[in-house]
Amino acid sequence: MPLKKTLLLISILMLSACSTNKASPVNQATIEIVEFSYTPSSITIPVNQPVDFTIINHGTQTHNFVIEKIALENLEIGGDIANQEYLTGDVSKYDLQVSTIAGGTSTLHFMATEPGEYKIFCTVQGHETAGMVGKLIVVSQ
Ligand SMILES: [Cu+2]
Repeated sequence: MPLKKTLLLISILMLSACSTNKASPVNQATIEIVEFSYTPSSITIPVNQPVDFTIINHGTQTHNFVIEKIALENLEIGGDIANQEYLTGDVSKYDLQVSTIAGGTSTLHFMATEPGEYKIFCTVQGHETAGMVGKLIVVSQ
């Protein structure tokens, strides 16, 4: 390949890499769970706008989607929610949580009211250290 064409191709590749790096906020997302990860592991949402998440647990055990501290309103959870017995720790201290049974699908509806970066993790014993962590990024428009 001639040098000019090669350079052009390289710059196009670099531009597209840049644009995918900067995730634009979404109002809807589907998060897929297996042992022991969330896909995608990072979700960017807009502040002060309602969002809907669908959480699909492809795993063989119950998994949780938890954010310890986040300012939010209008929280609604639904779908295949596991019994509280599957949650560990002090359940009341988490602002956002849904526990999805193996093979089940749960839904989360809420509106985050403060921009920031929040850690998502699974509170089932040992799962966070096994790698079940993610990131929710709330951005102002
Ligand atoms: Cu888990």
